[in-house]
Amino acid sequence: MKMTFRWYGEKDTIPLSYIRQIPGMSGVVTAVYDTPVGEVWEPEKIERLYSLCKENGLEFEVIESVPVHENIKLGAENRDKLIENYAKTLENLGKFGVKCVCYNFMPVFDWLRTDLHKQAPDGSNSLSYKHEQLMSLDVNDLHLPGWDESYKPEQLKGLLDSYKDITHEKLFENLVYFLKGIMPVCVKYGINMAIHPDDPPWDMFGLPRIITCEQSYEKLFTAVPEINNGITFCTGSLGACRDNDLVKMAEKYAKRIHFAHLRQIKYDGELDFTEAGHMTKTGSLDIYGIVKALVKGGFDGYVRPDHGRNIWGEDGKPGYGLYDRALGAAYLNGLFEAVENEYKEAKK
Ligand code: DNO
Repeated sequence: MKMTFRWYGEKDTIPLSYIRQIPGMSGVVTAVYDTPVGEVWEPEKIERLYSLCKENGLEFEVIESVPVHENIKLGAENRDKLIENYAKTLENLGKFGVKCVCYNFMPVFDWLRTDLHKQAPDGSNSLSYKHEQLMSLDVNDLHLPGWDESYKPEQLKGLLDSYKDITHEKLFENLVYFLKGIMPVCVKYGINMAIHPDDPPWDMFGLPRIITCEQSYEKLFTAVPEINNGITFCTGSLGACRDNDLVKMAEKYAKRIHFAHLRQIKYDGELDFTEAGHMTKTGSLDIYGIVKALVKGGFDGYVRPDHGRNIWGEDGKPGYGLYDRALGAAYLNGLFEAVENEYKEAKK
């Protein structure tokens, strides 16, 4: 296991010199943020990130994300060119030692929440999701918290329309087509692709979502069996669906889990949840049980503490402040040390 920390590049308010001081931190998870989706990431930009990490004693082995262009998800005419560009980006990353690339295949929207600063009685605040509230919004005039409003309303409408014939099956076929297109370069450079589950893991605004549960993973690995086709096991995303047995899934897919986003949520209703501190007892997910299952299953990937709360007066990027994620890393490091030692002892 390698513990990592997400870093939003040079514009991040948290400097690398702070990240390196978090105990047990091996490296950062970052990305080139100023290249439009679909274009090739230039080696110079990658090299800049690589050097900054190196200067700070941190590894640069995980990218989150190389975003997938909507036309690849749609299976549009120019998808081959876009896939070729994606593969070229992977090649450029591979040359700088990148070993794991997180991405998602959610149409139009990435993660969705209704509140980025839900107040807790202890004075902290965190992200939360209320299903009814989200569903009551007018999709053609959306202003979601955290949602980048780079789409103009007409553009968004056009994009939503272009998905109207895209069924779950079609979207899955387009994912497989994309993966088959990039697998050769992944194998050549030893890059593990790690698909992020849909967050939350159900259809949104009539758009299909296909990476939601155990069945999705069965289909995915059957269609593209290379080990380089793996997953980002995001406990907060998958855990929002009450039917997902995360402990079982963590053990079953441990070797396909190239990247684990470990975070806690607390159920507020059938579909509603609030993000909580990382510890098992502060929320609804068995974080200890998940770590144990990962170790038992032979997990050997990257971990990062996921979304933290704003605590100690910090007003961080929602989910991505310093303090609570650092506490999360310390807690997770403790769990892994204890559980890994337990297994080593048992094997003796
Ligand atoms: C949110 C993140 C996601 C994730 C992408 C991966 O905090 O977990 O935005 O980075 O879905 O492509």
